[in-house]
Amino acid sequence: MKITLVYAGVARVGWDSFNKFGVGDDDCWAIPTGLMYLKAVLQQQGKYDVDMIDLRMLSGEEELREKLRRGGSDVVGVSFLTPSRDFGVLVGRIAKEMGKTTLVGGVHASALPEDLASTGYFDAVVVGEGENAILEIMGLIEKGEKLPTIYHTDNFIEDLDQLPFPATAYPPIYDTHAFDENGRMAGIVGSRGCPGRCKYCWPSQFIMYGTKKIRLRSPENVVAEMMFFKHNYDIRRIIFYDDTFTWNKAWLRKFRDYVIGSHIPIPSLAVNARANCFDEEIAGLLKEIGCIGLWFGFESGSPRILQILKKQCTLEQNIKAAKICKEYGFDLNANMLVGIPSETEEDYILSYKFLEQIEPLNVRYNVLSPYPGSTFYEELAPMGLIEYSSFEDFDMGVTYKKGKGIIKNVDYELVKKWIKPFRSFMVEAHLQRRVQELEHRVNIFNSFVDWKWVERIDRKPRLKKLLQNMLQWSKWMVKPILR
Ligand code: B12
Ligand code: SF4
Repeated sequence: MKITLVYAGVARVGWDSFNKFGVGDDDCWAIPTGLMYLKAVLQQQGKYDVDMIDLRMLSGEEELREKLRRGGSDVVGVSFLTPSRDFGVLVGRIAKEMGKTTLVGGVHASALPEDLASTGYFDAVVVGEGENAILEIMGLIEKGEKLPTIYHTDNFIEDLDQLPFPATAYPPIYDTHAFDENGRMAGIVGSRGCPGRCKYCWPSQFIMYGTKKIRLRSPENVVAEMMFFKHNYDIRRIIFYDDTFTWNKAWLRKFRDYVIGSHIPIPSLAVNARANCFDEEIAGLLKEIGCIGLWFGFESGSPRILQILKKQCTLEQNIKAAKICKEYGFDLNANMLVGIPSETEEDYILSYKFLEQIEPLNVRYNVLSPYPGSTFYEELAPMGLIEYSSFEDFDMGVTYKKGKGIIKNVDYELVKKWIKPFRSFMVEAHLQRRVQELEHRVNIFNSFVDWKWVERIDRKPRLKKLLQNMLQWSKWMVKPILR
């Protein structure tokens, strides 16, 4: 039986956007790992012919029709997140018109299954983890049984180490293009579940994984996946997609012991952390395993807002975590959230002061979007306080650009007023990064050159030429701040 898996994540970035939108915009290059897990488990069965379509690589609807027609698959499985919902439905409609059996899954499908079921374009909307579910559904299709329109699964993978690596199922286009412009990075999911309860996200993790227990892979298995990436895709940096990589100290110790003990040269790492799951010991462990940067969801400098968001991190914890992070020489990256109901000028001032104090290397602002699957959505939607003309309006890239989100009782004029000073902070952070890069290059340069010696050779013509060459070289050093 032939199955086509379709990634429909083209909201905001558009068709034909794969790796084209600009460095740093991960929507354009990130691989849909969940879908790749499904492809890998299906292929592992040895009886399915599985291919993959990524809408970011197609010119539009016509090419999609053509691909689906030529592909000749029996089943089409679609995956997308909330902003791309309408594109996902388009895929379902076209596939249905061609007489295919259509499945849909992912976080949006799990949070709002009725919305997708009511379109009539999907034979089954899968709620929750997909690996066992898709195999069960394929079994039903093979037996010719009718599929339940909404398929709830409680059959979760107990031992994540048993899953094949998603990259074993990458279609060829992913290895030739996916990582280049971004310095060859790849994402790994080391665990499923999260200890946090943030109001703008929780309970999506619970809906997905049906359990509050967090499942972890073994350090050996994670390292093996890293080395698979390194050897097969020349990956130099791994981003951990885990929401809070630092929550389990015992696991981190084991991971460190394994990496150091086995002398395996893993790529460098970037991870997500929370201030209440971060201390000197964790920083030390991360340093030892080659972590370079950390992303913290600080979100706000206002204790009142932190409480509203249910961050479970105090302002003091955030400041302390930032300090430790810098002391250990990590790149400190801060995620901040604006446009929260009841947020006032006072709160923005506190956020600004907080950033001035911690001086992050990178700041990312998001205008709050109450995604389906989050407590904010569950609270605001029934009160009619979420207003959008298409699902694309949920995209945080869109809300940030407009300085306007989709919550009715938020003062977006105030948000717009503050976006400017916040942006200037981003520019400052950007310059700071460039200066750091420059300092680094100057240090390398200085370590090669004895300046007194240079002064002496400057008096002789042939040696002067050498000096000119060195100046040429210094241009290379200055290049990063001119970019
Ligand atoms: C990496 C990542 C991305 C990547 C890749 C996205 C992808 N589709 O994989 C990129 C950068 C593109 C991305 C973008 C966005 N992301 Co994101 N992302 C993540 C992150 C950190 C990891 C995803 C992952 O690999 N999970 C692990 C795998 C195993 O799980 P999975 O992807 O959910 O897949 C499983 C199931 O969902 C299911 N499944 C998935 N597809 C299908 C299809 C079928 C047919 C079936 C049967 C099953 C099935 O089976 C899979 C295996 O179990 C998650 C957080 C998280 N922990 O999940 C957020 C997360 C998914 N992202 C989120 C958000 C908000 C976004 C954005 C909307 C942000 C924005 N710009 O506003 C954008 C949307 C972009 C777009 N244009 O549509 C939210 C989702 C909210 C929502 N309601 O959709 C999450 C949950 C973060 C959060 N905690 O709020 N993201
Ligand atoms: S935002 Fe991150 S830390 Fe908070 S609940 Fe969601 S996944 Fe967990």
